Amino acid sequence: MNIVPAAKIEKMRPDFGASQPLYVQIADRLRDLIIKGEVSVGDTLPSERSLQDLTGTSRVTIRKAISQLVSEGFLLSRRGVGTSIAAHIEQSGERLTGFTSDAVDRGEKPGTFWLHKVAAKPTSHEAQMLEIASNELVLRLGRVRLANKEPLAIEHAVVPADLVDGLHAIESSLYDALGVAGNAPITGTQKIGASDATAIEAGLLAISEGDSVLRIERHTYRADGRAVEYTRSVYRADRYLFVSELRREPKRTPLSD
Ligand code: 16G
Repeated sequence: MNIVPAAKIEKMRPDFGASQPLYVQIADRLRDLIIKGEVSVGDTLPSERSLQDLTGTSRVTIRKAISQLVSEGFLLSRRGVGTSIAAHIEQSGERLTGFTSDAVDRGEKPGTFWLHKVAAKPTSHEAQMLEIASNELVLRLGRVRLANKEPLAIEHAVVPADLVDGLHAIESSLYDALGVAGNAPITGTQKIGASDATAIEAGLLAISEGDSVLRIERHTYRADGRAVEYTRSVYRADRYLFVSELRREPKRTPLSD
């Protein structure tokens, strides 16, 4: 992660003759730089001391400006790490896409840190979720998913082994491997709930234990209805925003039934 350059911070220097409080002016200027994309998401602000020197203001002013933007969601403050520029990734709540293609569409470089990649007999729960017999093999894929080297999610996917051409076929994208074998998922359901990161999850996602995460369970199906995937994921709540489109259903009248 880079540090926001001094030249950008100097642009936040307030007008000392103006009637507006200094912290409001600094917060307004920094918000403007973030909105215009003049400072990059993930970059960290320099130390409080440098912020004071570069803007010619006091520690109290800097702290008030930062806490204003943290409360608005423009900045993320983490003990030991500092304050960085925050941004949420807006993820469609309806489109069935995979992590790799989403990252590429955002212009980011997807990455994977493998936790496990094995072929095994399913547990009875997995067999039930995938609607397969208990003696059929499944592939278990545990991955930390990264974009531009930043860890964003932990995923545990289980797929029936006969739907891909072997474990080696899954290199970066599960959905690509399923597609190549003619088994791309076409429909699915997804449940999203809020939760706190455990110590292990926090370590893998480079966040603090107890930070908010989204727990997502996804089931996907082939066009003929065969279950393709059962995946449980932990997504960083400070980075993701799930957006759903709403449409008002026409009111049903007894006659329209
Ligand atoms: C997404 C899916 C996950 C799927 C993966 C495939 C969510 C919450 N989860 O991360 O279920 O297995 O994409 O991505 O969106 P891949 O093709 O890059 O392996």
